Amino acid sequence: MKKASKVIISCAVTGAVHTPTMSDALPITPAEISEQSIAAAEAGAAILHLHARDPETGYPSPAPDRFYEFLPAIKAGTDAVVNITTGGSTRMTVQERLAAALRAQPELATMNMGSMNFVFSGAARHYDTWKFPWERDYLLGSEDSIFANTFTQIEYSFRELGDARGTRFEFECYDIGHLYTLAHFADRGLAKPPFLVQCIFGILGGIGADPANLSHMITVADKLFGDDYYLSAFAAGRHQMSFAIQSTLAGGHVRVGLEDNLYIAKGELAKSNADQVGKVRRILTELGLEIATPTDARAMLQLKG
Ligand code: KMH
Ligand code: ZN
Repeated sequence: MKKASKVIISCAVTGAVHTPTMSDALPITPAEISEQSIAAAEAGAAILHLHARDPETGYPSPAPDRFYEFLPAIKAGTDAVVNITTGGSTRMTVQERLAAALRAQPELATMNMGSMNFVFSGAARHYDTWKFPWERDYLLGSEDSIFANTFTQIEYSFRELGDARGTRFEFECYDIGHLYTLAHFADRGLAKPPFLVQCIFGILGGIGADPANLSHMITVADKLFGDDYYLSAFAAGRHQMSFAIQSTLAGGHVRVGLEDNLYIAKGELAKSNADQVGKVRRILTELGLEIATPTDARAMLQLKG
């Protein structure tokens, strides 16, 4: 692992997993997404990971026009690195998922390293009433859908976004096998170091949120990539903060944000994305770690700027 003297905080602002009934703080409209993104950057996030939603209903949207309803305001309000999703949601086609990144040609985009079950229906049973009719079926539907990321699709993203547009990638690895897939694309010269390897724990269908699994992911990544990668890690849900801290103690970086977890403490909803960024920043600072600026992150990850 490439050890950095400063920790990059990524903030995943809204995502496509949580639904509006679950938290009033989840940003839905362009104004909410841009305001929360800028506030998260001011709180210490060097990277903003962005999805879009229909502003009337909160339904996850892949439409480039929706992204462009908030991207200019974010660009005007902060120099944080914009990282556009290519994962979208399990309901979107690959063409839909790539459309916004192909238009925006961001410095950074996600690249999901394997096909998998990606279940998030558990939350559905906690609610009797929903703000919007789509939410319950959307959550339950995840039990019967596949998050498709075939080798052909991955190669297409490398060529169209990486080679043709200079976008670099945050590699989303939900299990050990995804590290080997990244190594395969590195061997073929499509993935170029230094790699930002984002290890994700606690998605039902991926590797569980057990601390021993993070150690094992690091052991395998060290074997496959040596000093050619930066580690970042997060767990979806209640283990979010503990995995963030474990990642930094191992020499890695962190991701927080309402895409991954709606809470700030046990039983207490976060008021905003900045709430979580501020918390992780305070903990890391107390531990004597320095926080990376967007300029630091661009230098480390060799972004086009
Ligand atoms: N929702 C996260 C578990 C992406 O946007 O490409 C994964 C994610 C994928 O952020
Ligand atoms: Zn995402």
